[in-house]
Amino acid sequence: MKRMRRAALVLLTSLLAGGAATHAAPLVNTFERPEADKPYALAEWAADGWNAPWELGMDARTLIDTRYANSGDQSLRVFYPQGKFDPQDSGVLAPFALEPGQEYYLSYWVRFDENFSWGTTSYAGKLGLGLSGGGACSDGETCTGYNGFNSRISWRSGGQAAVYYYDMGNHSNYGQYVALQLEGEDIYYPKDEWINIVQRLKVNTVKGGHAYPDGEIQVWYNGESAAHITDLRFVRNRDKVDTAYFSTFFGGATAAFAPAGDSYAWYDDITVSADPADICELRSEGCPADPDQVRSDQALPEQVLPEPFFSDHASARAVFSAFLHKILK
Ligand SMILES: [Ca+2]
Repeated sequence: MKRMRRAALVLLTSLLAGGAATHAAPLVNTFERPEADKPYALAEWAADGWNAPWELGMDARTLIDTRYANSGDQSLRVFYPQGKFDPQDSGVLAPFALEPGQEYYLSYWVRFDENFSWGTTSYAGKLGLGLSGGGACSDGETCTGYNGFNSRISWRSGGQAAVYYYDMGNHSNYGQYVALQLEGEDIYYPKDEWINIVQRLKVNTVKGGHAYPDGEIQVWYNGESAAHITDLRFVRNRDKVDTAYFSTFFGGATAAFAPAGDSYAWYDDITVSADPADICELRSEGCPADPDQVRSDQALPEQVLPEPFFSDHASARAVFSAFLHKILK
């Protein structure tokens, strides 16, 4: 209740100021707060400052787990059942709202189970969280510059690592794969060890109705630059990066892409920020020895509900009135 009252106060201050706060604190999740051995439902994400309007798979296929942890004692286990593909039945989806920004950094740690299957006879899957904006153009859509963009991390045959993005380029109406590489060699994800992925996405400039090709995607693997794609155009309108998209599942459109056996991946220490200084994985000295302590200090309670939840201030006030009524009665 104390947390809710504080959130109400922050939201009220924000509304009186005429909108959401101009600078969002980094979003961080160490998975240390929630109770172990239970699913991490959307309400639990929200209690940790992560807000999404909908999800798939959180109740059925996640667990706050103590088996492995990159920080502290807990991480998030995601389940990919044998024979299942598509986010309805495999992994999780949830578009977590961000304060819209021209450029964002997103970092997470992931650990594949030692028996993780890359697929049955065809191999493609989405991994972890990506960045998107506007209508989040994907799934074979043509990205016109008015229906958004997205960029996610994937695996292919043998666990080959790639970034998979939808921009305004002509990619036969499907996204573009770019293999992650270190020193000219393709990266293959190892199993049974923690690995770190950082993605940066910078939206292109739009001025005077012209979309300039200065958008970028960069990916770091264990702190080393593994892809840097430049000269991109994502938008012709004012869309910004507004979503940290948890999007992980097997597929591909057929059961050939499903895992040959029950598969699990663990996630920990997710950080999203417009400021690279918040991403300790990119510092030359790396993350602090006790990252959990440092990350906990950065986390709640200052997180403000991001703007995309409300189309205008009137609806925001209506929601806020209902919210106040609920917690004060
Ligand atoms: Ca942790």
